[in-house]
Amino acid sequence: MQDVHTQGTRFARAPETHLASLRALGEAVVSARLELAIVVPTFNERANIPVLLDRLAAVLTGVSYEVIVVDDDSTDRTWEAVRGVAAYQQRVRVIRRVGRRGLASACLEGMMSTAAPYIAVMDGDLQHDETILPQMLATAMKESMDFVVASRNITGASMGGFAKDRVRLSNLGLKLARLILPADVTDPMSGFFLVDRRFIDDVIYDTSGVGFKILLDLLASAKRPVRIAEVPYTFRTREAGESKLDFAVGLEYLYLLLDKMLGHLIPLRFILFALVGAVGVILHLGTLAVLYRQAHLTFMNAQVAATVVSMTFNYLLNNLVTYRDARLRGNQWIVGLLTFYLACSLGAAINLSVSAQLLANGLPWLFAGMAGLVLSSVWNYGVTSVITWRKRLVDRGRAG
Ligand SMILES: Nc1nc2c(ncn2[C@@H]2O[C@H](COP(=O)(O)OP(=O)(O)O)[C@@H](O)[C@H]2O)c(=O)[nH]1
Ligand SMILES: [Mg+2]
Repeated sequence: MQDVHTQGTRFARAPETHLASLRALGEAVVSARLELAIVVPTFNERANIPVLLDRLAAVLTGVSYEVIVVDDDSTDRTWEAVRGVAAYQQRVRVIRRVGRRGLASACLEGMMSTAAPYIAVMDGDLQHDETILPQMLATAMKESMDFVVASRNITGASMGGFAKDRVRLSNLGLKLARLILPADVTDPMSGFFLVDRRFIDDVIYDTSGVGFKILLDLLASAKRPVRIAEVPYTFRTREAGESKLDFAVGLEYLYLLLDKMLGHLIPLRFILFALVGAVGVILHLGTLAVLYRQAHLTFMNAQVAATVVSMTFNYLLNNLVTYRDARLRGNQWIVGLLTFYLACSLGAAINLSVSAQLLANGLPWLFAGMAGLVLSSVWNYGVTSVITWRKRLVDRGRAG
C-alpha cells in the first residue's frame, strides 16, 4: 500500500480508487468537495488583497472555495503579500506571472488552474461587492446557468461614484460590444461574474485573451446559446491603489473586437500588418509628391527616398502595434530594421514583376496592380514574421 504515493501508481489509478486508497491509509483527503474558485487578477493591489481575503472568508461561510490571485509580478510585491497569507490558508493560492501583462490572460490562467466546478472572477481592488457571491453561486447552481453576471446596468444596480467620463467611455464600449455579442446581457463589460467551468473548457481555444474585457471575450467565443442570469450590485469607488485603465487598454479593446469579428477568417496580425501597410502607401505617395513635384528631385531619387521613408515608418508602427507583444529593442531593433528593409525590397520586386506580367497578359491595370500588392503584402508579412520578429516571439514563448 505504501506505493500509493509514487507517481506511477497515482497516474495508473482512477481518481476515485486513488481517494479510496488514501482514505484506507487514514489520510484526511477532502473535508468538502471544492464548489467555487474565485480568480482575482492583480497588479499593484498590495493594500487591498488582505482586506478582500478577509471579506471573502466572512461572506462565504458554508461554501467550499479557494481563491486564486493571478499577479503580474507587481512592483509593490502583491504576490509576496498573498504568499504570506497562502502559507497559512490553503484555500488561498497565488500565481506570480513574470514577463507578461494583461487582465484577461491572467483570468484565463487562473481559471485553468482550478478543479472547482464554478469559477468567479472579481477585481482585487474592493470595487466589486463580494456580499452577492453566495447569491450568484446559488443562482448558477439552481438554474443551471452558464454565467451569472454581476451587473451595474439593471434595476437595483448602480455605477456608484464612477466618474462621468468613465461612464461615457463605458457606454461607447458597450455599443461597440453589441457588434460582436450574440448574447443579450446588460453589462458584458463587467469584470465581476461567475461561470460554469464546463463553459470555459468548451471555448478556451477560441478566446483571444487580450485586454481587460474577459467576460466579453468569453461570451463572444460561445458556439451555442449561452444561459445568463444577472444580479445587480453597486460598483464601489477605489480607495487604495490606482486604476490601470489607460490608452493602451483602450487600443487592446479595439484589438479584441477586431479579433472577434475577423480573427477566425484571417490572422489578426495580418490585418494589422495590412492596415499599417495601407497607411505606409499614403505616406509613400505624400513623400513622393513633395520630393518630386515641390523639391524637384528626379522621379527615381524621389521614389527611392519615399520607399525608405515608408518602409521605416511601417517598421516602426509594426514594431509598436502589430508586434507589441514581441517588440524589438536595442541591437535587435537595428537588425530587425535591416531584415525588414531586405524582405520588403524583395516584396516590392515581386509586386513589380507579377503585376507587369499580369498586365502583359491582358488583365486591366487596376487588377494587375492589386494582385501585385496582395502578393507582396502576404510575402512581406510571412517573411518578416519569420525573420524579423520570430526570434523575439520564440524567446518570449520560452520565457513564458
Ligand atoms: N494580473 C493582472 N491584473 C491586472 C492587470 N491590469 C489590471 N489588473 C487588475 O484587474 C483589476 C481591475 O483593474 P482596474 O485597474 O481597477 O480597472 P478599473 O476598475 O476598470 O479601473 C484590479 O484587480 C487590477 O489590479 C494586469 O495587467 N494583470
Ligand atoms: Mg478597479
